[in-house]
Amino acid sequence: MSNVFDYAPAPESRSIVDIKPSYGLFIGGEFVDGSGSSFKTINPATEEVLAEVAEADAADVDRAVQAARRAYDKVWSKLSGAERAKYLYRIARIIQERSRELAVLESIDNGKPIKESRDVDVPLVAAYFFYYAGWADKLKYAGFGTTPLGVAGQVIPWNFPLLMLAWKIAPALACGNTVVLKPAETTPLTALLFAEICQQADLPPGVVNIVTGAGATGQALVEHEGIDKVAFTGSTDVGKAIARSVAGTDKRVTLELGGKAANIVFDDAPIDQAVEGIVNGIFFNQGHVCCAGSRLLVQENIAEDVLGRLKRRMATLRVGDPLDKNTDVGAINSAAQLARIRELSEVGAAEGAEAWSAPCELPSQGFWFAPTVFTGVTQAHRIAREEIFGPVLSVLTFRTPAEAVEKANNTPYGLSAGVWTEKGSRILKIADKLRAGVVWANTFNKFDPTSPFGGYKESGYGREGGRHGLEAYLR
Ligand code: TAP
Repeated sequence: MSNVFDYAPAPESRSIVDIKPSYGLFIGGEFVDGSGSSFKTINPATEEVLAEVAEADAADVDRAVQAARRAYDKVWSKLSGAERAKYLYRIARIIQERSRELAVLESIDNGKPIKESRDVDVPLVAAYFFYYAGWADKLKYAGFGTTPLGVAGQVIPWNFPLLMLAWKIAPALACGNTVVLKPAETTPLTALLFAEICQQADLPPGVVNIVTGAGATGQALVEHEGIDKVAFTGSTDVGKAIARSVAGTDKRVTLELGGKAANIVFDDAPIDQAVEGIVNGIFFNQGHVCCAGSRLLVQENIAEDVLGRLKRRMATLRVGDPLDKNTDVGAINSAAQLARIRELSEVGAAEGAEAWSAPCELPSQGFWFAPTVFTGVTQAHRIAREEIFGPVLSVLTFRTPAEAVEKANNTPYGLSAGVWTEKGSRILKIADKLRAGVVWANTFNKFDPTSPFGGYKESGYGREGGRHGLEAYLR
């Protein structure tokens, strides 16, 4: 991805964004007061309160759904694909124009390093809007029908706040639906800045509505009788509860849930390249990645060599201020998430695995966890089975390709996997046997709007991205 900044954003880049003391809900094209309650969003790197944000209750959600329905009936469903595309292109261009502001705000509210929000998240957000703008007038070639579903209720997590918004809103609008989206409680700010962008693009009022709040707001949205479609990204537990709550209704549902991906390194792999892939696989975005390569499966005869090089590489990772362009690993998104990472790491040690953490000085304020690798992990260990969603890697070994596949598939999840080998034929054979929605070969964590993404088993169902991503929003 090209670098959208012409200079390094320093901590004072904070002045690039105008964070208001308080935010309302975005309903019917304008910011409105909620029914009363609010919550604070904080900077996880400093614990400083950033803003007071309205908490939508069921009545607010109802207002938003009604606004989306009116916009659908009166305006959006009547526009041609080419007319819808114009708005989506306009939004994509404004995202590019305001990319610096979006990247800085994303890093402040989420804790992710600026070089990731700047070079990965925000450019991809624009790319998804451009990509789906291109589909809006070509839906008859997609092969899924051309009738939109109506109003989509969309609920997203905190790890890629803007990117998950783009994955949800861009295809929905391209297909002619209107949306009510709930961002995660800990990262509402970029969704609210996106609402401003919708105003700037003159998007007809009510086509996009943003309701902020906690789990209860999400629940009120997915259970609302006025929506035709639920699109959810988040944990498997909440995904299951949503599937139960919509059972027996005619709402369509897509669920993008958790993962415990295997990153498989064979002895013929280019080792230094594989070590970079392992580091990117688990430490990108502090490991707050559903498809993170959180289980390293390394062939036994090279395990020692790989681990030695991995630890040397981990020792060079810079952990700290998300707004410093040299930072590799930023802040953990919340106190609750930090507690979960600590708890599972303690369980790993108690169960007999051996922890090694990169030597680094962690800031005294904020939520931090040093990049950590566990060796001596067995398949029975909780750190090999449960999603940690943090910068913690569990290492297991294998001797044969068949054993690698068996261990890789030995998880209730099935979102992604990585294979490192020089042999093209082995890549194809192994990829065919892995029960994972995405398999990367000699790379990891690569995303592209043309490429469908989604899970098997408890990682959910439905695909986002690419032509397949349109199916979720068409009848
Ligand atoms: P969740 O706790 O499931 O939260 C996801 C979203 O759902 C948040 O907006 C949350 O609100 C809301 N929510 C909570 N309870 C709800 C309910 N009963 N009904 C409706 N909405 C509800 O997950 P998380 O901790 O934010 O995110 C981490 C999880 O997401 C991980 O398991 C990760 O693997 C998964 N994830 C998956 C993917 C893909 S593409 N498969 C991508 C990113 C993340 P609050 O913010 O208030 O909790």
